[in-house]
Amino acid sequence: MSRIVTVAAAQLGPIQKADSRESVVARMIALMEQAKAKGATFIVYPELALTTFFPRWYHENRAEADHWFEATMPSPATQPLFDKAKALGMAMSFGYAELTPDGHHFNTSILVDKTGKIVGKYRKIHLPGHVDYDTSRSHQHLEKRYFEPGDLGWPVWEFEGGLMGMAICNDRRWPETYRVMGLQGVEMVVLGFNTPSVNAQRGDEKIEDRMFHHRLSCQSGAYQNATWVVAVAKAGDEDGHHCMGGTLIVDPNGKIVGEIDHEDDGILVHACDLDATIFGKETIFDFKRHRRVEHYGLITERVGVGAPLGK
Ligand code: CDT
Repeated sequence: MSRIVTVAAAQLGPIQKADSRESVVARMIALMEQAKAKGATFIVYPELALTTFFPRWYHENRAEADHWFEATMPSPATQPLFDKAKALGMAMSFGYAELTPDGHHFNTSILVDKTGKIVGKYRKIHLPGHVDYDTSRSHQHLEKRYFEPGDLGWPVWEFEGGLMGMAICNDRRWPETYRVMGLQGVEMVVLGFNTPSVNAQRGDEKIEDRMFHHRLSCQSGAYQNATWVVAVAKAGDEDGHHCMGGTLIVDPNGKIVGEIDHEDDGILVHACDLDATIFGKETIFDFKRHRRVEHYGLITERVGVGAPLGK
């Protein structure tokens, strides 16, 4: 048996502050046309796909960042993307900054079906970085200033013949992200990321180290939950700030089946068999037989470690 979802991981190269939403949407449409030509039925774009990674820019007055947010979706600028997806019969997922009607700010991803209907929404839960300007860092990462933690949990959706989940960037580093979806039987997790190639608090960390942690996180999440993971970068130099690439697809055995080796716009297409998740889910990671929840209480009772040894 096989249940094939042919996925296009659609990496975006850099988006400068001065680039318009319309110009980015045109690039996304060009990638969608390439994906269609290669047989894809589902295209996945990065986190905050429509703009530069604006949380690197500090505004004393938070409201000055509101112009990076979308108050509606589809928005006038993204309507052509929805129209193209519908015309091509292409399902899609992309990230954007969401401003709700009652004034809340989230780092959000959506799932859009082949008819152009939004069928799923996820709001980023693990927000990295800091709230206030931090002079000790080589660059700012102000997600905690501009976004609230997501309030929707990690649902999974019946989508494209399987069970689909979403995560966003830093979420991929946390086992809880995948496990909450794994416990709902997730078969594919799609996520976008903007990862600076420099550690703002550790200048000697190499990009290879950061790529290692990225792969390690996606591969372990896939393997330990017997799910596909599709991780899509926004990469390259944005107004002097460099983000690493590393768009990749991981199979439910934890193996990378393809990876983009450049930092420009580009697609990675793979026919993912959702039935390849079954073996892991019925054997070593058959949760209902093997998990020992009586020993896992601390995971939800405690946020961080207790007093360090010797203190
Ligand atoms: N966008 C995002 O979540 N980036 C983070 C960088 C963390 S450094 C403060 C990541 O985990 O890739």
